[in-house]
Amino acid sequence: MIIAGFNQAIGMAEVASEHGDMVDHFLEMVHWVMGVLFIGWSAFLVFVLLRFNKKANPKARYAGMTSHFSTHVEIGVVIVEVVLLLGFAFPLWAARTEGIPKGDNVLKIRAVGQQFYWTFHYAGKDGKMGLTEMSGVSAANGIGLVKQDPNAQDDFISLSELVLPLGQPVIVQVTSKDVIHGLAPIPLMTQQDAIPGREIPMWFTATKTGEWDIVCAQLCGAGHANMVATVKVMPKAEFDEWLAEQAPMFPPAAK
Ligand SMILES: [Cu+2]
Repeated sequence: MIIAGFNQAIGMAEVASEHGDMVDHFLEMVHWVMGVLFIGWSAFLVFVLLRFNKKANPKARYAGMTSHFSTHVEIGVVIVEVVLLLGFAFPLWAARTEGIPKGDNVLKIRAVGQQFYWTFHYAGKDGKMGLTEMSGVSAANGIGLVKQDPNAQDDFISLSELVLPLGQPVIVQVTSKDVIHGLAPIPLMTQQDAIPGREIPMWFTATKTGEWDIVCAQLCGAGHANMVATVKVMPKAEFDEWLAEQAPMFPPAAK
C-alpha cells in the first residue's frame, strides 16, 4: 500500500490487470538496484579522487595493480550474471510468453491498426472470428471481413473503443493495415507492436472497471500523436449487454 502510494506520487500509471502488479514490482526492483549501484559508484569515485590525488601521490607509479583481485571479481560477476540469465530471466520470460490463456472462457478480439486509428474486431455471439482478407478491404468493410464465411455473419467492429469484460481472460490479436503501430493500453500493463501481415497475440485479464486511453506506441506518421483510442472495462453482465446491442457487419436482411 505504501509502495502503491509512492508509485502514484511519482506519476506511475494505474494498474488494471492481473499481471500488472508484477510489472510494477519488476520496475521498482530495477530502480532500487540501480539506486544502490549509483550510490556505490559515486562513493567509489569520491574515494578514488581523494586516494589518488596529486598531493598524496607526487610521483606517478606506472606498474599499476599487481594483485589478481580485480580479475577474480570480474569472473565472479560473469558467473552471477550467467546464473541470473539462465536460471531466472530465461525461464521467467518463457513462462510469460508461453502462458497464453486457453479454453472456452477466453475472449478473442482482433485489433487492426491503421493511420491513425484502431478498429477492434469482435467475434460476435458465436464466439468464432470470421475470416478476413486484405483484398476485401473497402470503405464499408474496413477489416476485409469475408462475407461468405459462416463465422463472419455475426462479427462486428468497434471503432477506437476496446470494450472488455472484468475478470475474463482476453487475447487480442494485433495487426496493422499499413505501417507499424503499437497497441498500448497503459493500465493493462501490456503492449504489442502491430505489424502488417502478422497477427500477434497479447493477453491479460482486467481487474478494474474504468475507462482509459490507448496510445500508439510506435511513431507511425504525422497523425501518430492523435492515434488515441479508449479501453473500457465493465462488469461481465454489462459487457454481455453491450455485446448484444452491437450491429453485425453483415446484417441478416442485407444477405
Ligand atoms: Cu500508430
